[in-house]
Amino acid sequence: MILIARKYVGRALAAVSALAVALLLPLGVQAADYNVGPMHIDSPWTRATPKGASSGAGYLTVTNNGTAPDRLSCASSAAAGACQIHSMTMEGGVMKMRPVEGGLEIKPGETVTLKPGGYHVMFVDLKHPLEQGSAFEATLQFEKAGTVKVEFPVLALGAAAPGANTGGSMMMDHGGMMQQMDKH
Ligand SMILES: [Cu+2]
Repeated sequence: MILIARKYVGRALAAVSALAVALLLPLGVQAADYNVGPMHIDSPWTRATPKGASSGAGYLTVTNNGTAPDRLSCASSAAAGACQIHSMTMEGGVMKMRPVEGGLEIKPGETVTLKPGGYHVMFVDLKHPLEQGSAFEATLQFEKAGTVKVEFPVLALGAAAPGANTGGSMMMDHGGMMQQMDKH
């Protein structure tokens, strides 16, 4: 009996370790960071989109380690017909988002985090739904530092940040905003 139990425990442990490895692998992808000139980009990520959604939002952190301001734009994405940098503001009790003209300025020494409810990369005209566990490439462009290809791992629908599984209400908010955007 004891032998059988040990065997079982051994198998269970092996299964748990395999699961742990499977769970840790995507986290490794999320921790990716990129450099182009003095600009540092940390942990791009995006969220799975519901069926039929025409757009999705991506997030990342960008730091300007240089001595001059630079401007971030999104040049292209493998997953979408176009990509843009959007701002999000509260106007008359309604959240509105619009493209940041000329790119998002990052001042010297400044770190700007694109996150749910704020600035984000908007992937417009999605070629396919963004599927959790997958990843796609996008080319970001700085006015001065040039272009850099980054990978956006796709987290769960409604994920608040890499590693977090909450933020469902934020997802609903963004769904409403996507609908607004589709109307223009
Ligand atoms: Cu947007």
